[in-house]
Amino acid sequence: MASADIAMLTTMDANTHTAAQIFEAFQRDGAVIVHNMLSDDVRSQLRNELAESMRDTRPGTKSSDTGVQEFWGSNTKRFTRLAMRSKAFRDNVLVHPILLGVADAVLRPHCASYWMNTGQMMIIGPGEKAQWLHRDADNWPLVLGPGERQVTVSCMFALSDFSAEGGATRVVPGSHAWDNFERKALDHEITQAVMPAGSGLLYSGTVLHGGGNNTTTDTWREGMHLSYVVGWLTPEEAGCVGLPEELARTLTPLQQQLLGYRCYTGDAKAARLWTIDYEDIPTAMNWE
Ligand SMILES: O=C(O)CCC(=O)C(=O)O
Repeated sequence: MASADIAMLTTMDANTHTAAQIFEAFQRDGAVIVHNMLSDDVRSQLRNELAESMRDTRPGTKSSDTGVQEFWGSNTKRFTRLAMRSKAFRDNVLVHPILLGVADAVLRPHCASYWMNTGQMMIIGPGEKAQWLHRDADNWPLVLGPGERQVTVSCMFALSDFSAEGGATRVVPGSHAWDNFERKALDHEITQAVMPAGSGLLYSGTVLHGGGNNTTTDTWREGMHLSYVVGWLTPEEAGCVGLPEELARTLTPLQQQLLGYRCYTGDAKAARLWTIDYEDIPTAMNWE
């Protein structure tokens, strides 16, 4: 935490701060705001390509599970398959160099490659209450705990301005380094990622965070979440099911890897995961 008493996030700028400075703040606080991660052109292309899904997606989940209902939010729109829906997502977000740089540093010590955990629009509507604070690595409890290896990193891109009243993400800086992950955050330890459109909140899979309370009557907070997870764990989203093969084969090897169209080749002799006919996917599907 930047101050002993008041929770604060460091704010940097993609145009003026170095990758090393951004990573230093990320490591120290477990999260950092970076302005200008997306240019106006890219952000407007994303919003155009996703406009129909943003408009037509109904808030809330179809699940009857009350836990899912509460976590999702009753007036929050969520949808995935962003790589299918948006070229700007494929080319500018999925492979964003700042996020890839952080993921390389944090995840690569624990895996031969990582893939997309999920790319998800999280659009918080008027009246939505605050989501419970959680760690993204809660998905994989066997590898979550103080001092455990890091298995996931995330970025929340702001496609619209993130204001406190509009439900900007709540974050507990420093909570990634607590020695007790059962501990609840105190009010003064929680801050919000207030940031202009085009910014990104980079955060560790072990930092406490959650969607904010939207107290407005007319503002939808447009968040685009992208996370990666080590290649030997099951991601939240079935990335390759959401992307047609005809499109996948036109992408770069890195995009294919991130979207689940390449196998995971581990360090152990002959260890390969996520194969078809025990071959890598492009080989089995005769792409090359
Ligand atoms: O919407 C947000 O700001 C965060 C949401 C979140 O962390 C989640 O749904 O996992």
